[in-house]
Amino acid sequence: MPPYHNKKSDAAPNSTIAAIATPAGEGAIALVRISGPDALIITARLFETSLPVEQMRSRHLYFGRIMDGKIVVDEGLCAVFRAPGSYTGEDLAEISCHGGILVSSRVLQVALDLGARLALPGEFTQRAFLNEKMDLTQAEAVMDLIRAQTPLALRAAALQLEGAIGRETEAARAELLNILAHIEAFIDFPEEGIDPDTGIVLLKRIVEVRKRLEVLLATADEGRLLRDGARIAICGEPNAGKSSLLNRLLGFERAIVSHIPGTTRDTLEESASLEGIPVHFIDTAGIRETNDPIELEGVRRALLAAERAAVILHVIDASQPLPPLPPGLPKDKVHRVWNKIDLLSVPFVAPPEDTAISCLSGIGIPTLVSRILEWAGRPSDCGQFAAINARHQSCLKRGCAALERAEQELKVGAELAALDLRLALDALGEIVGVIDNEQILSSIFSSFCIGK
Ligand SMILES: Nc1nc2c(ncn2[C@@H]2O[C@H](COP(=O)(O)OP(=O)(O)OP(=O)(O)O)[C@@H](O)[C@H]2O)c(=O)[nH]1
Ligand SMILES: [Mg+2]
Repeated sequence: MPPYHNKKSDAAPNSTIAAIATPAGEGAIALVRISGPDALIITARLFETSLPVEQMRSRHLYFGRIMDGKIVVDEGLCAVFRAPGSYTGEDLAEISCHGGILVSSRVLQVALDLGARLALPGEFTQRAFLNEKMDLTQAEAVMDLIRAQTPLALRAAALQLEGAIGRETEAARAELLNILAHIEAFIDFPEEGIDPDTGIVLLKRIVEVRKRLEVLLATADEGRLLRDGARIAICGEPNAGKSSLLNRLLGFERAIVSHIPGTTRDTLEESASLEGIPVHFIDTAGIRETNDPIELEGVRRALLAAERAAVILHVIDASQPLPPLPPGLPKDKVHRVWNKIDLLSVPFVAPPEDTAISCLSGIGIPTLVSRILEWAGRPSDCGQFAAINARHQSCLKRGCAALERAEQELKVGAELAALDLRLALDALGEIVGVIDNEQILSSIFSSFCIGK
């Protein structure tokens, strides 16, 4: 992106911001977004059309000329969205121009010259959140949606954007608030104490909320898998068929394959979608004793890749005597894969926990794929619900721990239980963003792309 000259340097939350919302590079169309109190005034000076901008209907497209003073920059389309009926909840204009890098940057520069300031990453969505157009989980889902690498990840993000996690959290919060109100009533009249029957009912209700939160918590692993994918290292002796397996799993010839042992010298990484789950395969150099410094470095990298992987496939040439487990491979993550079974004259019977394949014929590959997903932790109903992220997970854990304490405390008295219920409420509030915490907000939105 060219270095824009920013007239407005104040980062005031209510200033007018502008950015190119489409990716950098050449394309048919680029979109420049302007949002804030002066968005329509700036647009009126920037965009010349048959109808003055102030008379344009919201959410309608108008054709016109994009002007830099008296100079025509481009022809394009403009839509205005008046507050609060816009993505950000503020006055907002979207100007589509031609998708050349220079054209879109020039349009943006004119908007900046007219008084807008360059938007920070995620600032449009941050404003949408601050103006209560969406809760924090939905704002996060916008970025998940943009970054989704597979259809399943996309589906989970779409469910989150639609509000699934926020609704569940809000329902739990509403119930906890109601329970808290009951308990606080007892604090106000301490001489009466909580009568045993009411105590049991309240306890049951707290336990139920905690169980609901635990159901949400259980989606954390799926969330991690869908967002980040699983790292699968392919390791073993030279010539076992590791690179052939990588190519088979990817469906194209990514790695060099040859009959010469030691073909792969460096680690080689490639991502794929296995039944909708993002996976990152790492092909590695064959592990063997060597004095060759380059090969030694290859082996070191192979072991490092194995250490960082969630799953290690130990590829073994089934036509050769069984080699020992290469030293340095973390045993607990290793799964044996017997390759080249097409070379055997008698049918190969692998131990049940091992997998037998032939990269040449493709035999055993579908079984291996479903096992890889199982080892990577794919739950059976993957993609059926919005999965929580690491931030939600830590808030939920805090919430559950506070509720567990409240359950114990309720048996003794109301005050401590009320205190922990409030802590649980705060933790849940953080998930949807009802609790103001600038640090959390800036760390979330700074990971966004500019223009979103
Ligand atoms: N018959 C048969 N040959 C195979 C099979 N898989 C791989 N090969 C052959 O085995 C040789 C080694 O394959 P690679 O995939 O390069 O083995 P590698 O483990 O990556 O080897 P290095 O990179 O040297 O460590 C090549 O000649 C492949 O064509 C198989 O399933 N059956
Ligand atoms: Mg290789």
